[in-house]
Amino acid sequence: MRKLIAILEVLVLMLFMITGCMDQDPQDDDLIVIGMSQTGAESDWRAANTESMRAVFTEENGYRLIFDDARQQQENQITAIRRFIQEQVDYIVVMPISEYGWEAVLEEAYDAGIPVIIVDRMVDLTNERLMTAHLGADFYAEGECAVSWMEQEFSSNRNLNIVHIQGTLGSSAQIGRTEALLDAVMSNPRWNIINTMDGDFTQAKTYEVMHEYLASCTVLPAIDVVYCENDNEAFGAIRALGEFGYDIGVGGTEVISFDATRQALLYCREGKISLCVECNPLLGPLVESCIIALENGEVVDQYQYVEEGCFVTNDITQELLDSRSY
Ligand code: GYE
Repeated sequence: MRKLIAILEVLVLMLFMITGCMDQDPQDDDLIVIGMSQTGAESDWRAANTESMRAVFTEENGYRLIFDDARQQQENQITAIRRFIQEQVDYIVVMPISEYGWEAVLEEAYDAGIPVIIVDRMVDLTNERLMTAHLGADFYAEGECAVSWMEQEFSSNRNLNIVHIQGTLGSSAQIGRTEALLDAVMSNPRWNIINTMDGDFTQAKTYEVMHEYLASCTVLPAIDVVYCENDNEAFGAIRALGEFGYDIGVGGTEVISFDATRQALLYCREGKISLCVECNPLLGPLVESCIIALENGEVVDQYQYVEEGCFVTNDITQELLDSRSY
């Protein structure tokens, strides 16, 4: 009888082993598993950024990508990161919506031994070891590019009325671009920000707030510059300004925008946007090279910034437009 029980136990064990193996795709063993938490889908830049990640992290390239769209909610990002930790992914990649509120969840990832790569916007951490690397843009430098153009474009002895449309409040892209403008206003006494609005990086919200603002004015203000913190905000603002009869472009209301997506470059060629400050969304290959280096046991630079430029109407060649994939 004992013998029979022993044989049965062995059989049950073998069955478990076989079904356990069947559950797992044999190929999965070789794949690097990436848990990725994307901010949302608020802008053309974001769509291009997601596309760039999806193009790189494919099974053919050796990855299994678990992609989560947080729909512009930080709580969704935190929930996704906790799920990635439970699933014991190899790497966590986060495009954080805001700079703040990450310490606790990133500590959990750190304790689980999972490297965290922050992409695009930054996170504000007291313990920087919680983040393996940050790959993205220097948003203050982008803002500096815009304000130095303004300093050249407008003579210092004329008053400048500026409408400032901010991006998602608390995001690094908003913080850096806003700070550069505010610093420049401090050193240019004739620059006045006549209104600041939250456009949340979207076309629809910016159209709405701009329209509401202009509709509330008994006399329409003279606006020299609209400083939009991304392209989609510029598209929304231009539409609202047009409906109120503003003359857009040199000699009228000049629009500044960040990202330099193809659509914005087309607007720039037409003179509807005076300055496009570039922000590169195609970060997939950079994230991959960071992961490859980590896989090879190399130490990676904790801060990696991408090169970016600024464009005015005369810079918009057909070649530039054709080379823009987003
Ligand atoms: O400029 C904007 C997007 O964080 C750099 O977020 C990114 C910004 C980008 O929605 O279009």
